[in-house]
Amino acid sequence: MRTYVFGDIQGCFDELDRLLDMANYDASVDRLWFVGDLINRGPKNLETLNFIMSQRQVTVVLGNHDLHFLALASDHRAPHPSDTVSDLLTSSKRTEIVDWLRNQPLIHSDQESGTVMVHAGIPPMWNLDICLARAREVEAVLQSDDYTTFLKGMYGNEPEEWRDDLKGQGRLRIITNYFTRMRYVTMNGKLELTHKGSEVPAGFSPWFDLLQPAQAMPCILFGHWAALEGVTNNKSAIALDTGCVWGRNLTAFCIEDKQIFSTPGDPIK
Ligand SMILES: [Mn+2]
Repeated sequence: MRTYVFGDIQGCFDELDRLLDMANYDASVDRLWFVGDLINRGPKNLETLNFIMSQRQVTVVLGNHDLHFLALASDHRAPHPSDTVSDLLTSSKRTEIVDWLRNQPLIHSDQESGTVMVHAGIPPMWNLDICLARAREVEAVLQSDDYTTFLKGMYGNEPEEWRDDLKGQGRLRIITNYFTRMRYVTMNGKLELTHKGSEVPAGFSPWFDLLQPAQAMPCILFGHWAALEGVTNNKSAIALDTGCVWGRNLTAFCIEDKQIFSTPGDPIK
């Protein structure tokens, strides 16, 4: 049994299929993990989800694009010109897909392999137990009958900084932003959500540079930040988004033997 952890697919089903072949994926024994952003911007969202949802041993954490699709499907948000999820929105499986996605977690912790998977990252002021509890707050709302209210209020960069007494939509929004959108942050958990590149905004650091021994975090597998090109210079933070949908590479990491698989993305669609 092997566990293959995939970077952001974003509807690039052909590259996913190719990488599974390269890794000699055996659906009867191997496990597939995905760091989120399964869909959007790329061409084959329905094929991607049909495949992932049909696998026997699959683990997914939600990314910002997955949540954005849920907001589009709830009719609380108008599509962005670069959104490509009309294949999902017009699918006869739309309701099934929505219900499957909103039952996925924001964080996956696996004690046996000593790993944790999250789409964007882990903020420096929370240990694993606190992260799981905070993620659970958002997951519980997503899984509730009132989930569209959360999706409607999900967008925005405020509050910028965590406080324990945050309540309601602001609390859920910043938790969601830490786990699905964060790149640069401060030790106090103040977010800077406008910078995407490798130029560090003054006063902020990449979240993985602020990991503290006191957090006692296992190895973190994450995506979301294609500009890193897989490089964190931190063996406890493995960056798996290598920009497939932008014509760069799709990457998968095998937990058991630490092997990395990579295939070039097809030319930009
Ligand atoms: Mn993302």
